[in-house]
Amino acid sequence: MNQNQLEQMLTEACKKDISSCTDKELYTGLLCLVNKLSKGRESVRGKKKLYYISAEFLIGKLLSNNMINLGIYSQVKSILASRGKDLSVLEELEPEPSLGNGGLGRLAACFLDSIATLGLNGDGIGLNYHFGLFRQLFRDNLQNEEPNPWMENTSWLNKTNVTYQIPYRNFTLTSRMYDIEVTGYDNRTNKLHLFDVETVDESIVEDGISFDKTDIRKNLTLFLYPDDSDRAGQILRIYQQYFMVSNAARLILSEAAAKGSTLYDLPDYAVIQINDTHPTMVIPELIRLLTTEHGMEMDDAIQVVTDTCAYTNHTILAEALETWPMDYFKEAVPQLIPIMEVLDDKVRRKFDDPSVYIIDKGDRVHMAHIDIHYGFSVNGVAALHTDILKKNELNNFYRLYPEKFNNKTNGITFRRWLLHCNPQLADYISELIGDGFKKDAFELKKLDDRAFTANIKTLHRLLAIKDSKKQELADYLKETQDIDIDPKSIFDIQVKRLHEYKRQQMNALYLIHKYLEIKRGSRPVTPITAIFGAKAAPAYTIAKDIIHMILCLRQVIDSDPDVKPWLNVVMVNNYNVSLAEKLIPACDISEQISLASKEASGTSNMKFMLNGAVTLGTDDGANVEIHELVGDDNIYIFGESSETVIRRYAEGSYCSRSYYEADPDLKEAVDFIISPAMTAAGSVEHLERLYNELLNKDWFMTFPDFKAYCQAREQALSDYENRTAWARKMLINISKAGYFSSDRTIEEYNRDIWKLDTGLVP
Ligand code: Z57
Repeated sequence: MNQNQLEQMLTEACKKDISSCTDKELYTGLLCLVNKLSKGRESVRGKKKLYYISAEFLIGKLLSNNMINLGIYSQVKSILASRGKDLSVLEELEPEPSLGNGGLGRLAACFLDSIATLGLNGDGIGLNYHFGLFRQLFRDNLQNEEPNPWMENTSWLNKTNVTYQIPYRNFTLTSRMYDIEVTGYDNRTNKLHLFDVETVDESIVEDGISFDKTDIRKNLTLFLYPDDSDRAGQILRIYQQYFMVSNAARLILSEAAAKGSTLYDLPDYAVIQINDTHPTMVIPELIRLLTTEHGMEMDDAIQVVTDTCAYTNHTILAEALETWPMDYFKEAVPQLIPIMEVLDDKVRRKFDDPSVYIIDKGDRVHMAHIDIHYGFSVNGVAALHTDILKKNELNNFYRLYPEKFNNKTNGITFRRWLLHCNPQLADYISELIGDGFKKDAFELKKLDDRAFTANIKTLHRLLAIKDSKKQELADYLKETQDIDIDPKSIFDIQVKRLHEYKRQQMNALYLIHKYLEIKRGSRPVTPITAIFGAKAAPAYTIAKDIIHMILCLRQVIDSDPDVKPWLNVVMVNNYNVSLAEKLIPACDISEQISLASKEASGTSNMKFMLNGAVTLGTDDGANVEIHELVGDDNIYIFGESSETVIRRYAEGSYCSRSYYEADPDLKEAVDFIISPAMTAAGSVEHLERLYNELLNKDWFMTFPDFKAYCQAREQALSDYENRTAWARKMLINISKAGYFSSDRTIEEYNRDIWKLDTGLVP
């Protein structure tokens, strides 16, 4: 399409001349145009189809990414510029659909992009939450939550005429399917199907975020659960999950039947990827529909469903593995109970090991057990994670079904996390190695060549690009959050959900230590800016206390003229995908400091690396694979190994206080949490609770790693001073990032699990 045609189409979509449009009108016009162009690329190619079912799709803003994938981004940008309009201003008008909590939801979104980009026949299925993850506000150095509506009159949602009757114990809900177009980079358009109920009533949300939890008709799809790796334990969640999977099951069966399936051959027409255990009820629901509505024998139905479903595990944290009391099912979806009893009974007849039963002796249903017995594939999300599943967490299952277990190391879409968020870097890479890497990320390897790694000019161009992204971030934070950061300082960033296992508290302990050192006169060569971004689940007390500690520390340092010029601690407000796109390209040091064995993979580690940040981290999750790829010289790895950690948990002998007594630096930093300076900035109650938690429990073992962490961080800071050597580390990191393209991940899912026709087959 040429520029004139595009301009004509945009004018039509806006229904008036571009120059006379308001920014909002232009945004809406562009949205409609992009939607129309995307629909033109919808494809029904392929007999077999993937259904990626997930309770979360953290898709982020779509306008610019869709334009990049449609290949019209630069044309549109220049059309707008010629009329005195700025695309980045329009981008700010788009609300972010925050239909996910963190990594798991963002992964699902990256996967949809890659599935379409690879030309695979695959759609996402989820729920249309009216309010995304809460908006975070800080008041009195504490986190407050506000509702986060995102749907506007013109949005990416396309209403369809697909509706189903979804039965619950004592009422039936009418569902409706809404579709979001998912356009691949220079390839086909698939769909994200989001189901909703028409009776949802946003007005029942009073004073912020409380609402009548019992009126399911009105509240079913109001909220995304604001938990990440923490189960809510509420029956509304069962209603939501069942709604999602019952709709999914009906859609899948009807699409297969329409293509000629007898349903006995369902696995030739459909493969279902179950993203964590939230969609697990799709297994009994499909079996129920096949037996009660399609006349299939129970054993046949079980076989067909088992051959269709594959499960991805995303965590080994015990508190995140869903188990539901049978009573909840009785109350909400009693129709599933006879099915689940049959499934459990078969397991009991076959194996005499209670640890693999579906229904335990306390009458709780173990959702992951359903997936493993009645699915054909179980995968972890990074090599270390899968190993731990096999050797520890799921060892009893691995011994029963070794052939089902496989690893699929996570990945990220390079369209969003490089081309869109860092066009300056993408352009420079193209200048060096051509733009083949945009289609085949492994081509980034070409950067690991002495022509570049030993070239001072190249290395300093890289530094200049980093500087410009740091300046952009500084300007943005000043304008939007009134936060001052010095673009000439070192940007050290930890952004992710607030969770004790991710150990933001250990980062904060280092910063206290550094603050006290600077106060004693030992100043860093280059000033340091330590940036946090994190939401805490509203009911997660200690997580909120950690946020409080960080915000108080920020205030203490900010009002200390001796230290302020050298150390700046900031916590950005309302961390989300859009902010990530601005923070990540500006980062020098990427904090990936989870307790070894606890972070299944991590995906921001990959985004940072791709944008030329150097990782400071533990040998955990995908950090292990980053470490292997870049080598010891281009990453800072510290801390105890996952084996040591796992052994220490098994022994149950960990005592944080003995580390505190033995290390004066650590003791000083921990004591500072309840010092007069800190309690003057905040609440004694919160600070003392955190202090006691660390001293008496420290469940995620920050104390044993504290010293090694401080040393590694100091090493990184001192290495930063040799700018050329540092730039070389940046370049090596970028050059090895190709492995972490979600295109690679999806190719592996397809090769080993889904086995879909590739896009080339007519
Ligand atoms: C979530 O975001 C993840 C795991 C969960 O069990 C839930 Br619930 C939510 C994350 C892991 O913590 C990350 O390590 C991983 O990278 C991500 O899922 C994607 O696999």
